[in-house]
Amino acid sequence: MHDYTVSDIKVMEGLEAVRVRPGMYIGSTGSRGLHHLLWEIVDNSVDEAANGYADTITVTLERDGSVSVEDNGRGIPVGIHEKLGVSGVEVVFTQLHAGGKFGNDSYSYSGGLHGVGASVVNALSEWVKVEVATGGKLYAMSFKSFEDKDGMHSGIPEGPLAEIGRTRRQGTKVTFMPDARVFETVEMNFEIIARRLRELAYLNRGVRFKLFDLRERGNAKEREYHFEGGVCDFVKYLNGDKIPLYPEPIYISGKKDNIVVEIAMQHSDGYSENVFSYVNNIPTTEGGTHETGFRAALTKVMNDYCRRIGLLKDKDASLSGEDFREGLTAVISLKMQNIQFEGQTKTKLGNTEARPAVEWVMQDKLPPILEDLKNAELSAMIADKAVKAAKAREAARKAKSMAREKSKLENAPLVGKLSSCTGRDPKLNELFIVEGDSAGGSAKQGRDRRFQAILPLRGKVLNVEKKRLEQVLENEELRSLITALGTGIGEDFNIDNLKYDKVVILSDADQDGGHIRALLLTFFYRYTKGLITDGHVYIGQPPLYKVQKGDTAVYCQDDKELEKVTKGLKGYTLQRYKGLGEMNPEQLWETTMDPKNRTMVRVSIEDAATVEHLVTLLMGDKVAPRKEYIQEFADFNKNDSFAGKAKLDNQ
Ligand code: TSJ
Repeated sequence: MHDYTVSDIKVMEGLEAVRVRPGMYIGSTGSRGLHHLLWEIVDNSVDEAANGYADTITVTLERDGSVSVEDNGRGIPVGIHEKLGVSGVEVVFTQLHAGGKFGNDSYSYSGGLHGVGASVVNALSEWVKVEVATGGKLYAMSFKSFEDKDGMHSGIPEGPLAEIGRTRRQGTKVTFMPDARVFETVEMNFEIIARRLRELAYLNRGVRFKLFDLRERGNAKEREYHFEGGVCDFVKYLNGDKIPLYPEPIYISGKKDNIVVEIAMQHSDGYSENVFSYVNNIPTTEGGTHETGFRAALTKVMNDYCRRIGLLKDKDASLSGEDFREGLTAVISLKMQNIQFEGQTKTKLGNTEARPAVEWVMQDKLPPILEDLKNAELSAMIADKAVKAAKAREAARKAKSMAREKSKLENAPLVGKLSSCTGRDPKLNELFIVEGDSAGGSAKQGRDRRFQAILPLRGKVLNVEKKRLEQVLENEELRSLITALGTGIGEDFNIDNLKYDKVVILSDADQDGGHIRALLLTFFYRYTKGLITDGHVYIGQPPLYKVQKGDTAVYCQDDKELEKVTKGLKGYTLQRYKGLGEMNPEQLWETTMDPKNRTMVRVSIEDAATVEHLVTLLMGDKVAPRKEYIQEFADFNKNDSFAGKAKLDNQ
């Protein structure tokens, strides 16, 4: 029998490296890194399901703050590893990079951003418990991290894998307690987890994902995601309340050179293009070779089709790709080996072989669908929409050049509402976009006019998702904004002309405020993306509460802070701000605008897929389930879901 002493601790030294530099393995020790632990574990179960051995994956946020993941797959191998002389379970949790990659014919398709696995989770957890049910037997093993006179010891087995009973079930259950000595926060976010599990459910047709939150006594939460339609259901969901041009998404799947390609697409009466791509279940926010292949093939196949049906004559020029993508929602999902990521945020697929694979599958599968007599209407709709789009584009081009001549956008009356600042150095200047005239007035009086400009917004911002460029340019609120920014929009966007270093959205902490924020971010996202990617967009954080006792006042951002501040405090008065309008100019300056005291959240597109999802999802104003997303925008300060890692900038 194995006794776990000095020699083992030697073996474990690899895991200590993870403790020393957690960021290298999971990106950060903030909320993002914390959730990363969970994804590393879930990935293993998803792999098992993708290989056809499991169909249910359950994530539970346990009462004690630990998290468990359970699947009904084959179970992590319990046999003794030939070379290492310990159980497969022990290898998986103690060998860096061992991952779940056992057996030689089963390879891992999924894999988190860093592809590290269970051993990293073990290293960064206070303890881990593993249960494996296989061959009628139940096995268990646990690991612990502790500190003694020799220093830190991470992920040390408390004993070898032990047979603890009999069972008729099969599968793996892993429970881990994230180590509070490592993470800035050890509180997982239910909505972040739910959203990712839903995404995984769409991307892995037929697999059932369950989520339980048992942390609050008497307030258990539960979600279940399971889509027999897979990516087609995903596209339908994304198209939500838009009006589809044809009822069922077009579904294309195939395999070329060991690359599995799955695509669902559907046009709606909208104008924007929403292509969501994934590789091995990882969102490729910056696109890459697979998206290029998709776009190229769609353009070619559709132009060929238009010629075949005589919509385009020999003499006619081909339609452009963007015409076929107007109002298109598509999900592209690839499964392949040796993925390479590029780009600013390493979310762009770089593998050159992905492009021809997607092109081949599209060119093989799309034409027969278009030609199918059952689909005559669908094909005609797409072709017809593209022709209209081409005409509209031409008209817009003319209108735009006319507008440019008259320099419509540069004209003064449009900036009438803007209270500009006196300073002329864009690098120091800030633009506050303020919801409502009264708050706008307070901001105007309270600001430091040397470097802070105020743009009050009246009422709702135009929902740009549903509009063509001409309509955006006709909207007065947006025109003043565009003029104030100085960058131009769309193809004309040029960050060098930005007149402000910080563009701050200041809206109420309620649902309406959340909605306005979302609409503004949608606008920025669609027309001035560089503003977000370069980190110029911020969300101002006005306080929710003012606690006053005698002459001293303390402002609190949220309930948590309020609790801290008022704990043990007696004889104070509490004011809850319902909106910015309730604050006087001095208070607004002091709490929200003064760089010395204020808190602002920078909007970064580290996770732009989430942004796109939310932005797209938000487009329905009246659909009930979408309320929750609007609320999430309202809660911008409390979770980092929207901005990915929404950094808290205290400046
Ligand atoms: F790795 C882990 F601990 F993070 C983990 C692995 C956590 C959870 C919740 C599940 C799993 C897991 C692993 N579920 N299913 C598996 N399957 C295997 O590891 C497995 C089983 C059998 C064979 C085989 O070739 O017979 C191969 C593999 C990879």
